[in-house]
Amino acid sequence: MGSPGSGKTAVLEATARIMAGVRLGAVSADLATDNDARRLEAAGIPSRAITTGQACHLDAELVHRSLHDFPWRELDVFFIENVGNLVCPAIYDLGQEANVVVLSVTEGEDKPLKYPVMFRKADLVLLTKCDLVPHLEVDLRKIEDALARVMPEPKLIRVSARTGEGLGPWKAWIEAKRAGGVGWAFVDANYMRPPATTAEILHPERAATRHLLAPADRPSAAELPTGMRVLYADTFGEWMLGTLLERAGAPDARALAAEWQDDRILFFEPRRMEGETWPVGFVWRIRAASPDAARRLAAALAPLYERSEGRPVAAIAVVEDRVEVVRGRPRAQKPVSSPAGISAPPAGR
Ligand SMILES: Nc1nc2c(ncn2[C@@H]2O[C@H](COP(=O)(O)OP(=O)(O)O)[C@@H](O)[C@H]2O)c(=O)[nH]1
Ligand SMILES: [Mg+2]
Repeated sequence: MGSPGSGKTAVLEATARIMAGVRLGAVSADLATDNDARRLEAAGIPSRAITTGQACHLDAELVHRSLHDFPWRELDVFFIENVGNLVCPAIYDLGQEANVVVLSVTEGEDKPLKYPVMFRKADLVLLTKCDLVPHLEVDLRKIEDALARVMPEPKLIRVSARTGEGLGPWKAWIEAKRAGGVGWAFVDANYMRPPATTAEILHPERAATRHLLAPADRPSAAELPTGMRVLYADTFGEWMLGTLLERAGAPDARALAAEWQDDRILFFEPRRMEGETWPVGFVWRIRAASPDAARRLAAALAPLYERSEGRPVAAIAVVEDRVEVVRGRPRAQKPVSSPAGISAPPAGR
């Protein structure tokens, strides 16, 4: 990361010269043109260009998409050259292991103080174009002082892509990162098993003891009225439930949402629309931690689904530890007892 023209691409070109034998790769981002990716390719670094158009920074999705046909797994070191900008790139997580900020000697001694977020996030600052110092009135100690005030563990290497000054320590820094790096096994482990629901993030310790919806309790296409087709099925999860409860005005929304165990919602609409006003129907079943929790959840959700213009928006029912919310009544009655309103679980079940 660094300002436009600070020397990001030049540093990478120089890196290719000093790291023969190490398999490097890069993506390089600019608002327009693939010039930098072509410069890096010419320097011997297999690269992809990302043109962001209006966006002043990269995001993880952009990086991901640029790598679909890129042999990144065969690389030893992978660089992401962000859009030239000292502000926005600092706050986006691209999955990178380290942040290197490129600051050139011509940019002004107080840049770290003016853009503290960028420098606070930096693991290393490369002070570039040091070959120009004799021609400038710049005091490098002032830059180092400014850095020391914003960077938690100030680390700066003075370099010049032109003369090769400082490239040895830069190479050593990369090598140290590689040696202590987490490597692909760690990355793979996380990519192969992303959290399936927000509850896994909020309460990872509960993952093993969660009560899932029985397959028979999951909404299915078979229970839809004739003439309806499935739009899609989804799991809302604990966080979404909490957000809905907040919207319903529940005072203890997040605590109540923590009673969530599992849920599945199936959206449907008429196969043939007459007019365009049919609201999308849905069957949403939530399994709560207990019948009591299910009753409290249903009561707290009710304000969201109460009447609008004289008609109920959706019907809520409770069966044992499950809450069911339905809009557009399905044909076959699943295990649910009450057609509308909130019902207590049948006694003895
Ligand atoms: N004198 C000198 N010029 C440099 C150095 N590094 C980059 N430049 C020049 O600075 C300009 C911008 O460099 P570039 O790598 O494209 O910057 P980027 O926009 O941050 O990728 C170019 O004209 C480079 O030739 C350096 O170490 N010394
Ligand atoms: Mg560049």
